[in-house]
Amino acid sequence: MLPNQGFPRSLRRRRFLQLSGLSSISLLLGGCGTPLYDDILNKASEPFNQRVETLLFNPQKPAPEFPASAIQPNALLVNTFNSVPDIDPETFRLIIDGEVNHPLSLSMTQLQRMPLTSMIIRHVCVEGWAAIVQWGGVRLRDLMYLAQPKANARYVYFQSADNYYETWDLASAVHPQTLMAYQKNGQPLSDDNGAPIRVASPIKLGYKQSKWVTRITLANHLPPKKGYWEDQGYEWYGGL
Ligand SMILES: Nc1nc2c(c(=O)[nH]1)N[C@H]1C(S)=C(S)[C@@H](COP(=O)(O)O)O[C@H]1N2
Ligand SMILES: [Mo]
Repeated sequence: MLPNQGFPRSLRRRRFLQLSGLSSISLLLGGCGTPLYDDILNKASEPFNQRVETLLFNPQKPAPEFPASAIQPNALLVNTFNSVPDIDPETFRLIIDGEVNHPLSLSMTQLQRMPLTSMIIRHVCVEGWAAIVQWGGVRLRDLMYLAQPKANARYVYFQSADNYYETWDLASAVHPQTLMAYQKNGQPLSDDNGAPIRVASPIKLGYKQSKWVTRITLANHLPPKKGYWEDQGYEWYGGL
C-alpha cells in the first residue's frame, strides 16, 4: 500500500494522487466551476483532517479475491425490495455532500474517467445465497479523497433512487475494495443490478451494498433510520 512513514504529509498526499491515478485526470470535476484538482494540490500542505487522512493512507486488510475462472455468472440473484427505478444515465448525477469540504456532483462520464478498479469477490446475501462476481468501478476512497471529508465526518449515508437507504462507518467506506461499481462481470451494470452505479464491497453483506445510488452524504451521527434491512432487525455493521 502507501508508504506512510518518512514523508511529509504534503508529499504523501501527492503520492496518493499519483498511485491512485488521480493525478492523471486533470479533473474536469468542474463543470460546476471548481478547479478541484488544483485546489487539492494547493492545499496539500494544510493539515486538513488528520483522522480521515490516517484512514486514507493506512492500509486496511484486504478481503480475498478470486481468479476469473471462479466467477459464477448466474449465481448473483437479483434482490430488490421495490421496483427497478427508471434512471437516465445521461442526466444522472452522483451527489457527494454533507460533512465535506468539496461537495461533488458527478456525471457517469466523469466517474468513468476516474481510475477503474476491478475485483472478483464473493457477494453474500443473508437470505441464503452467495455468488462470486466481478465488479468494476471507482474506489469510494478516491471519491472521498476528492470530496475531502471534514474532521467530524464519521458515517456515510447512501440514498438510492428506489428509496432504499443505507448507512456505513467511514472506515469501511474508504476500504480499498469498496467500489462505486458500474460494471458487473466485464459488462456495463444492468438495470436490475443497480445501474448506473451501485456499492460493491467484499467486506460487507449484500444488503449493505446499495444499488441505484444517487447521493452519498457524510455525517457526524447515525440517523434514526439506519438502513432498509437494519430497521427491520438486521445488524447495522453487516461485516463479512
Ligand atoms: N437500492 C437497493 N439496493 C439493494 C437492494 C435493494 O432492494 N435496493 N437489495 C440489497 C440486497 S439484500 C442484496 S443481496 C443486493 C443484491 O444485489 P443484486 O440484486 O445485484 O444481486 O443488493 C442490495 N442492495
Ligand atoms: Mo441480500
